Amino acid sequence: MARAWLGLGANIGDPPAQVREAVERLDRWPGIRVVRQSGMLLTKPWGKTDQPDFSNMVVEVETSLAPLELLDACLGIERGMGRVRDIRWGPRRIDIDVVAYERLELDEERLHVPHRYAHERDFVLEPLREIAPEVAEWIVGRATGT
Ligand code: PH2
Ligand code: MG
Ligand code: MG
Repeated sequence: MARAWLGLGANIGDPPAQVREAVERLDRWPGIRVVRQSGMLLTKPWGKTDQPDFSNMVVEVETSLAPLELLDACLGIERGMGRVRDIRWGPRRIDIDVVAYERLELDEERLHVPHRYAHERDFVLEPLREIAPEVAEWIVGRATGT
């Protein structure tokens, strides 16, 4: 069993309800159990600012899935919830990102862990600090070399 941290976000439709539904779907997915959840945050859009505010949350999962299998589960749930991929960093019904998987450092085409931008995104770091401060500090520390 491995521990991983997933970041969830939505900003069209009913964002908090979609984030909660995604957490339920994750917990029902074979090989994934949600063991901790941050509070729900309302955040200003990062990267592309002319879009609605986001609801964001981070969850800790215990999983028997390998990193890429976990990524496929996240993408499968996004698809199942009607996500359409179009504009980079643009509005979305649901987004589920693998923020960290154990202390693994992976730099593959399909998956970067820790997440490429996690260290500069308060909408990830703040909820992550709430449930796993040591993981948040590890992410910031390795990015800033401290
Ligand atoms: N996700 C993005 C881009 N910008 N901004 C906020 N506040 N929250 C997000 O989840 C988010 C974002 C790309 O996935
Ligand atoms: Mg994302
Ligand atoms: Mg994503």
